[in-house]
Amino acid sequence: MSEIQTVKARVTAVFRDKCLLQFSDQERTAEVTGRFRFEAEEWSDFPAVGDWVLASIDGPDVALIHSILPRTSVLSRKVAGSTTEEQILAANVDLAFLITAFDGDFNLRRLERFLALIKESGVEPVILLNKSDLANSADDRFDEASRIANGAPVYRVSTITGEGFDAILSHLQNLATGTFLGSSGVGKSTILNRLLGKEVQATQPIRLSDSHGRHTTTSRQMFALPSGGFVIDSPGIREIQLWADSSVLPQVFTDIAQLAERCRFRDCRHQTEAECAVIQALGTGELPKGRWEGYIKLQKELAYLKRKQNPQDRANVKRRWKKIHSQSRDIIKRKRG
Ligand SMILES: Nc1nc2c(ncn2[C@@H]2O[C@H](COP(=O)(O)OP(=O)(O)OP(=O)(O)O)[C@@H](O)[C@H]2O)c(=O)[nH]1
Ligand SMILES: [Mg+2]
Ligand SMILES: [Zn+2]
Repeated sequence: MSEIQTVKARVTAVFRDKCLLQFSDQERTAEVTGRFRFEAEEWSDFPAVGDWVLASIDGPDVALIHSILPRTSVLSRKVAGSTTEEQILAANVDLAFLITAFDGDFNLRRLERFLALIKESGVEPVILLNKSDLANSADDRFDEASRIANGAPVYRVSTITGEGFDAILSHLQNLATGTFLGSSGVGKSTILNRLLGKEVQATQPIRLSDSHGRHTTTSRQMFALPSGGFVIDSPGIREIQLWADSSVLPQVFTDIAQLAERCRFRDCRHQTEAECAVIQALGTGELPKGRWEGYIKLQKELAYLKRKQNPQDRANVKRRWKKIHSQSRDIIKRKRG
């Protein structure tokens, strides 16, 4: 029997049981082989947007995906609902644009949650505050976001005035792949359209009553920018459940991690323990109460997730985090010479 010829291709969209594949010279609909399906154990074993795969082009129509090449990064969440399973939002992305807006959407707690999701994946976060044309001079949301960003870049963006677009593009050089994350109605697809220079994705005004918006974009899809680089547009996600290990929290709450060094107990949870430096900082106002509450909420949620996860998943999450952590340590070492 002759060997099946496969070529490398990238998954640009995933539908119910089909994918869209970008080959070097063409785009094709594809599905996984029967063997692939048989050997897959979990959702996360199936192709996700951004995956590099080996595929064969058999007939004139559908291509067949034989395997997924090792992922350099995975952005995951827990699937919605009560099942404890990982859902991959995007694979092989270099950065995640966390998008919020100068209107009803802005919420620091939600930003922290998304930052945890991004940090867990080892991907670089970039925060975009869209609709800057709606902000007035007294608006301090930019400063508030910068304060919790831990050094991640924060930009004011407007699809109307074009503010911030040079900054966005500067992060997408050298064929980098970025993904958009954020609530419905913050303007993700409008930003993408402006980057593409044409109306590819449908956009929709938000309801004035609650500014929540309907979900205009309903599936994830990757687009190639004329300037090089790739962007994945996503449906709005407002309530996102984490698929992470609690060891990611000190990376998001660096202020709390720093305070914790002065807690009496090494394993202090900063709730009711005696001589807790975090609780003390709450008392003096050094640490805002909302931030502490956000931290405790995520801490409890991740502890709950850990109890519900099966041991293999738990080990995988932990391993991934360790790997990413040692990678970033290597980078730091290299930077320090
Ligand atoms: N004033 C103002 N409005 C904007 C800006 N960017 C987007 N909008 C408007 O915000 C609304 C929502 O934009 P979309 O791009 O559809 O939002 P989305 O984030 O893609 O929403 P989903 O696809 O539902 O997740 C549209 O009416 C846009 O015209 C901006 O910079 N300023
Ligand atoms: Mg959209
Ligand atoms: Zn403490």
